[in-house]
Amino acid sequence: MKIAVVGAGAMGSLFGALLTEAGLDVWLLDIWEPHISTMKQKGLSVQREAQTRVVKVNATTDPSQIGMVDLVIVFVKSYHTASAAKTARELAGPRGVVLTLQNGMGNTDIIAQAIEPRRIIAGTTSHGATLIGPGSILHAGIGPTTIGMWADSDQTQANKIAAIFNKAGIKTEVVEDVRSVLWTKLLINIGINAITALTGIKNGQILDLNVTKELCRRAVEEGMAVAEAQGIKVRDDMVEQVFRVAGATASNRSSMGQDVDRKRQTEIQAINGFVVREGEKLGINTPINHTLTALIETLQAHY
Ligand code: KPL
Repeated sequence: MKIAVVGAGAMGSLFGALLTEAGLDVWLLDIWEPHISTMKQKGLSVQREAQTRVVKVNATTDPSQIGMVDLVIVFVKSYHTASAAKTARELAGPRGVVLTLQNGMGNTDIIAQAIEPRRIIAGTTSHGATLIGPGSILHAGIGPTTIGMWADSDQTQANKIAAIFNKAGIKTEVVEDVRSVLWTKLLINIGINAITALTGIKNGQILDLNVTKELCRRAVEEGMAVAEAQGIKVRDDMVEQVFRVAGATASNRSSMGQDVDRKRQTEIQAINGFVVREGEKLGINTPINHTLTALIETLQAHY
């Protein structure tokens, strides 16, 4: 199977490395020239628990070098999804499938404007990765990956991808109701990302003070109200689940925290901002998420 990973940030590079090590024909595509040229010259350096290995990956800034692939994995930041979807359409040709494992909501609908929805697989992953610098990542945490067809009840294609991922050591499960999986991940990001990004703390430090936990709880509960109004089934212990993830990823700096640290645009509009917009459509007030969104927007506009 030939695979292209569009967006070779920390997570895209990690998946590219794991799939390459499993013997698949994988290409990493990104616009960040220093990262691509370092990987081309020296390979990708992957740090995991005090050990570093170098993976010889195919990397390019030019999609025409890749040719047609069977699977495109979209890993760009959510605000680049529209242009990544056009690239994915070219790479996938008439038969390839497109998998998005991006953070935030709305990515799949954007991809569906470029590719037939029945060729789209959506999902989430709990692997944690940090980009250390050009050609170098830290594999900070291992967790499950969950995928499902976006608009097809026949899960054959998703099962095929899951089998390949599992062989590559990426523990993957296929589910029928991928929308509630995306919402669960969204609610986790709603509770953790903006708070850690604004305060400079690591994920686990959300649990240190009652006042921070309470802020996290209220942000998540607003999101749950919107999900429920949309008919999405979310687990009753969602807030406790967010606390568990904060504990399990205690030493991680959230992806939004990493974006703010590097003075990069964040995915706030696809996370807390998404809940604010959806809440407005449904007449549900989301003051905590509104405030978190406004603060992040202000911060990133004044880097
Ligand atoms: O998905 C994440 C992120 O940082 O975007 C969590 C689960 C919060 C891990 O850091």
